[in-house]
Amino acid sequence: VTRRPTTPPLLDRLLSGVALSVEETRFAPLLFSGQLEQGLELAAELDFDRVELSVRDAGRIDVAALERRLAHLDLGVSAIATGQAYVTDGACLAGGSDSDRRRAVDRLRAAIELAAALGASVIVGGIRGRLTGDTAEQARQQQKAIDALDKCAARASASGVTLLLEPINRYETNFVNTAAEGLALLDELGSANVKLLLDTFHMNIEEPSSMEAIRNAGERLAYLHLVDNTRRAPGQGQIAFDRLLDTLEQVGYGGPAIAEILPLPDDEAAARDTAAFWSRTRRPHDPATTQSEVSDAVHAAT
Ligand code: LER
Ligand code: MN
Repeated sequence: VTRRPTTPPLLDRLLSGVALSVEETRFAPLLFSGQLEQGLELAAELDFDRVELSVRDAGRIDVAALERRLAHLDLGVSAIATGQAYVTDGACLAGGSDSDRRRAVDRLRAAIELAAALGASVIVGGIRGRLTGDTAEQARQQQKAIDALDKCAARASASGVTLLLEPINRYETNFVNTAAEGLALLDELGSANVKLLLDTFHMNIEEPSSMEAIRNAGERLAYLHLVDNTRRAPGQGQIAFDRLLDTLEQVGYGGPAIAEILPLPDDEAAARDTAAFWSRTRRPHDPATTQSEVSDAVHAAT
């Protein structure tokens, strides 16, 4: 009889964390927006492996001070998120003026530099913007965005940084909504350091099956946003995270799994809900043992 390990290997490989905003922002699903110090301290207290930092302009960040704080708290940064450049300042790869696109590229370059210093990746999500005009115009905008992304990918590659393309639901963009569209864009870019980020909130809206999206992404999946359908912490809605974890195990995913969630009922409670999700998930013999572990145990016994 082989003894099953008490903790499945996948759960050891997943890096738990929460997404924080360095500045106060209108972009809602971030914790401790503008209260970075409190966010970092609580993330360390709750024993998260990583924090994701959403920045408006990475060029304005005191990198040395941030590095000292992170080292002191023994926290790593999984990624620099860039959507605020669009939400706050209108910098975007598509749908704006040429100068908006140049500003987006500048912001992405600053984010790449910051990410290189912190050993993090850079998220290309909301900063893509939205395609506008008729079909021909949208195709032109898309090509310009791809050319800009190509340059960013080369810059990132030279700095040893991964770019993470994140499909986002239709109510926020029309430029890459699904995992399949994300993978097609990855093919077009053809850079080994551009990978896919899948967000369980967006997948819940756009994918016929989140499980299939994960399987199709396979090795190109490099990052996860773990969010319930309510845009609250995993477990605060109706997404079947146990099935998602099973699928992640099947594709051999071991990487960041970051809660990008609304500060509801408040920042601290949302972070604690996330920590509670991880302790339930990582403790197989807890009364709150996940369904997947129950089914694994049944398989092992038969
Ligand atoms: C936007 O809805 C989102 O999920 C962000 O992670 C994109 O940058
Ligand atoms: Mn996301």
